[in-house]
Amino acid sequence: MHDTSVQAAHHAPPTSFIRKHIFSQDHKVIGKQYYALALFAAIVGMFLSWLMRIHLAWNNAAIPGLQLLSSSGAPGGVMTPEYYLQLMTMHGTIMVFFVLTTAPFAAFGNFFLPIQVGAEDMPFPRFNMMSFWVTFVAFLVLMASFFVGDGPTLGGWTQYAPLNSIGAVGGPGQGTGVVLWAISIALFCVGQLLGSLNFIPTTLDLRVKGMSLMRLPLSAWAWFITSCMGLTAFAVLMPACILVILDHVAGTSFFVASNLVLNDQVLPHSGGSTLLWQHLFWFFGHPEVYIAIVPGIGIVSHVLITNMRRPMLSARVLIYSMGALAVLSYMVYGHHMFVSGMNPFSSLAFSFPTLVITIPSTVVVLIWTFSLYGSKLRINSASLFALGFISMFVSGGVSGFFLAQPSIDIMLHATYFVVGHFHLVMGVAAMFGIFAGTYFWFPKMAGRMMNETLGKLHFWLSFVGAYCIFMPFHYLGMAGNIRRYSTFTDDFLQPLIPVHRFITVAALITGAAQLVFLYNLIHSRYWGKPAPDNPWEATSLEWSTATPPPFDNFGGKHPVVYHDPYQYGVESSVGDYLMQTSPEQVKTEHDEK
Ligand code: HEM
Ligand SMILES: [Cu+2]
Repeated sequence: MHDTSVQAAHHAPPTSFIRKHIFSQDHKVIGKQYYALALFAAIVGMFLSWLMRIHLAWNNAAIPGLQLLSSSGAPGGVMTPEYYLQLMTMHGTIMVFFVLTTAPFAAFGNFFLPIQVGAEDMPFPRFNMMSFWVTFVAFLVLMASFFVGDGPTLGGWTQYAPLNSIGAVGGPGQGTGVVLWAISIALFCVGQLLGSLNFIPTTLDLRVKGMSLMRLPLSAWAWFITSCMGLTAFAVLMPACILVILDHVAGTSFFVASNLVLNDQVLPHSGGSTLLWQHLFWFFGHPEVYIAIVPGIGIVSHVLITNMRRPMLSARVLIYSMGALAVLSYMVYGHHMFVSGMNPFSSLAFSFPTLVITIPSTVVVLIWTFSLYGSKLRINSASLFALGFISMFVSGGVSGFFLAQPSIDIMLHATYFVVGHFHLVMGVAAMFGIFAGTYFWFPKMAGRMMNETLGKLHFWLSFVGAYCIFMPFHYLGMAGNIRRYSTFTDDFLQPLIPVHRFITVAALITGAAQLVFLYNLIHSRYWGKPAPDNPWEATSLEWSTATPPPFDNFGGKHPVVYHDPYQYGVESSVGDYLMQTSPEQVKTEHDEK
C-alpha cells in the first residue's frame, strides 16, 4: 500500500470518440465493454439452448429459418444429430468462456476493483485495453465457425481427444471448426491472462492510504483470488490449444495415439496421448468452475452485507474459504476423469480432495446463513438475486457430493444428472451473481436507477423457472438419460419424453422472462431515475465518489481509508453506517483488526 499521489497519472482523459469509447484505456469503459460482450454472448447462448431444447422435446420439428444457418446441418429446418452436437458445443463454449468468465470477473472486476482499492486505474491500461479487444476477436473467431466449411465443432466444450485432433474424418466441424475453436480459446486465454496481470498488482500495489488487505471489500478479495487462479489456469489451456492447432496444421500428433482405426482406415498419426488432453484440459477446467463462481461469492457477500446492515459473521473466514477453494480447485481436477481408465488409487486420491473442497463451500454458506439469521434484510432485486445465488449454489452443490464418489459417478457420469448439477451450481448460480451485481452496481455504472418492480418480477420468474428446468435433469439422469445425444424417441428413454417437453416449455418461458431484464436494462440506461452517489447507503469506496465516477475515479483527490469495509449497525452522523473514507470514529462491537 502506498500513497497514490505519484501513481497512475499515466494517461490523460482522451478527447476523441474512438479513444474514449472504443479503444479506451479507462478501466470503467473496458468493464462496460466486457459487460456488453457478455450480454450479447448470453443472448446467443440462450438462443442456442432454445434450439437444442425444442429439438430434444419434438425431434422432428422443423425450426423455421434454421436451414438458413446451415443447409446441411438443418435441412428443411430439422437438425441432424451432428448439428445438435455442434449447437451444444457452441452453447457450452459461449456460456462458460464468454459469459461466466467475462461478466462477473472481467466486467465488474474491471469497473470496480480499482475504485474499491482507491486507485485511479489499473497499472497497465494499454494491456487492459488489449485484454478486451483480444477477447472480442476471440468471440468473432468462434462465431465465424458457424459460417465456415461444415460449421462449428461438435466435440463439446471439453473438446476431448482424439476427436479434437483427427481432422475432418471425425465428422462435421472437426476440421476447420476445431481449429477456429482452438484459436478462439487460445486468444481468450491471452485476454484473460492480460486481465489477471492487471488485477493482481492493482490489488497489491495500488491501494490507497489506510487500505490494508483486510480492509478490502469481499468483492475485491474475490476478484484478486480469481485473477490468481486465472493466471495459472489459462496459462495451461492456452498452450494445450496451440498443441491442438499443431496437430491439425503441422502434422504433429500430440493427442492421437498410434494405429487408431476409423472407418477401416488407420489414421496417419502416431505416438500421441489422448489422456494428455484430459489432464491439460481439466487442470484448467476445474479451476475455471471456480473462476466463474468465486467472483459471485464476493459479489453476493458484498450485496448481502449492504442490505443486512451488518457485517458478516466473519469476513476473515470467508476470505480464507475463498482462498482454500482456489488452492483446492487444482487438486481435484481428476474427478472429471474417474471413468477414463485411471488407476483406482488415483481415483481415491482425487476423490478425497473433492470431498474436502466441499468444506470451504459449506463454511461460506454457513457464514451467509448465520449472518442472515435474525437480520432485517432489505428486500430489493439485488438482495433477492443474492439469496437466489445461495439457493442455487446449495442445490447444485448437494448433487456434487454424490458425483464425488467414484462408485456412484460411474453410474451417473455422462447422464443428465451431471448436466443438472453443473447448470445449477455453475450456470444458474453464476448468472444470479451477475444479476445481483447488475441491480446493485447499475446506478454507479450508468448513473441511473433500475426499475425495482421489474427487477423483482425478473427474479421470481427466473428463480422458479431455473428450478423447473434444471431439477428434472437430475431425475432424467437417475433414470439413465445419457447426455450429448439428440434423440431419445426410439429407445428405452421414450417414456421420459414428457419430462423433456416440460423442461423445454420451462426453458422457453424462463428465457422469454429475460426480456424483462433486457427491457429494464435498456430503458433504465436512458430514462431511469438519476442515481444519487450512494443510493444503497453503502460504505465501500465506489459509493464515496460521484455517480458516474469521474475519469480518474475520485476527481483529483486521493481517498484515505479509516475503517473496515463494512461499518454497518453503528450510530454515525449519516445514519446506521460509516463510510470507509469517513474520519469519524464511532463505537462498534465488530471492529476487525
Ligand atoms: C436457458 C438456460 C439453459 C438451458 C435450457 C440449457 C440447456 C442445455 C442443454 C440441453 C445442454 C445439453 C446437455 C447435453 O446433451 O449434454 C446444455 C449443455 C451445456 N450448457 Fe446449458 N443451458 C442453459 C444455460 C446455461 C448456462 C447459463 C451455462 C453456463 C455455464 C450453460 C453451460 C452449459 C455447458 C457447459 C454445457 C455442456 C456443453 C457440452 O457438453 O459441451 N448452460 N445446456
Ligand atoms: Cu471439477
